[in-house]
Amino acid sequence: MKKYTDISDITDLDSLIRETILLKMTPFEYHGLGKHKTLVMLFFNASLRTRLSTEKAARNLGMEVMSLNVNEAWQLEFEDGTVMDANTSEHVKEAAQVISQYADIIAVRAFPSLTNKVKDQSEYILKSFEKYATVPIVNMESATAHPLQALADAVTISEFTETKRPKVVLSWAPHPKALPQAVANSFASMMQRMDVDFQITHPEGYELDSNITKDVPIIYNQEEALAEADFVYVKNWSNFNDYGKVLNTDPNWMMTAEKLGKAKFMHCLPVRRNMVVEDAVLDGGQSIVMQQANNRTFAAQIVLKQILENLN
Ligand code: SN0
Repeated sequence: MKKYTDISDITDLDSLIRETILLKMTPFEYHGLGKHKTLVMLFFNASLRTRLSTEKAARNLGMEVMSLNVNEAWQLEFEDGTVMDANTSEHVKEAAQVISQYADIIAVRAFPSLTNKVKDQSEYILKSFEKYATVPIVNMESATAHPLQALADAVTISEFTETKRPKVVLSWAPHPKALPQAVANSFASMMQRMDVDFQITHPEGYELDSNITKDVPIIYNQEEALAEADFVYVKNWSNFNDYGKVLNTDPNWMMTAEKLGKAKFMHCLPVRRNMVVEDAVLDGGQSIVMQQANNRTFAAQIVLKQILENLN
């Protein structure tokens, strides 16, 4: 692996999942690999799991880790040819090249604005780092994708699969804030690469990017979609067509123990209790959100390991 900005950077998914599960058994086996190598993590947005699990992953490989909350540094400029007479102090051209001199791998978190669709879809922050940095880039959730989460999700589903071809449902949930489509996008892309029966359920009008969902069945009746599900992945996203809008907060879309049936419950976290999912589900035996969060470490670790092996 040369970089990891999207799940399309994975060539052989089955073997990557297998290797991740092996790595989980012996997390310190490659502790020598990262010696004198530095991961710089750049955060344009808040993080709990991604920050800690990616740092842990890097440390398991013997790497040095440095983190920067970019908003506490200089406001970066991304446009070409701008007269920088306003609030941006440094162009990403300099910033990315400078950081590359301190880093062997750069990881970036940059959420969408959810106001300017064209700009968000262009992934200008992630792409600028790819363009101007001279070291590999890892995506820690960008405007449209969260590939480390999707890999952890794929590993978790593999670990908990008991039937030959499990039924996996991505179920939209209400949320008070406008949230990105990134987690849902990467999960939907990942499920299309796995041997699962995958369906999506959401209110009419909440369609994700059709270039991502392709011909995945979209079922507007949640109860119908959830029937016989083995895994139910719950996630809110704001409207993609009427971009960034919260057009529906219908509490009937919240996941309940009754609706979940016998399925395992998945969510990337953070999750709003009794808004997205009721307490009984999170506190019950069918929730595998902790195992999912634990797998974030090993998903990041297999990615960093493969990039380190490809350096030079
Ligand atoms: C982010 C999202 O993409 O949905 C990160 C998920 C890994 N979630 C949030 O920003 C939740 C914020 C909130 O206030 O509930």
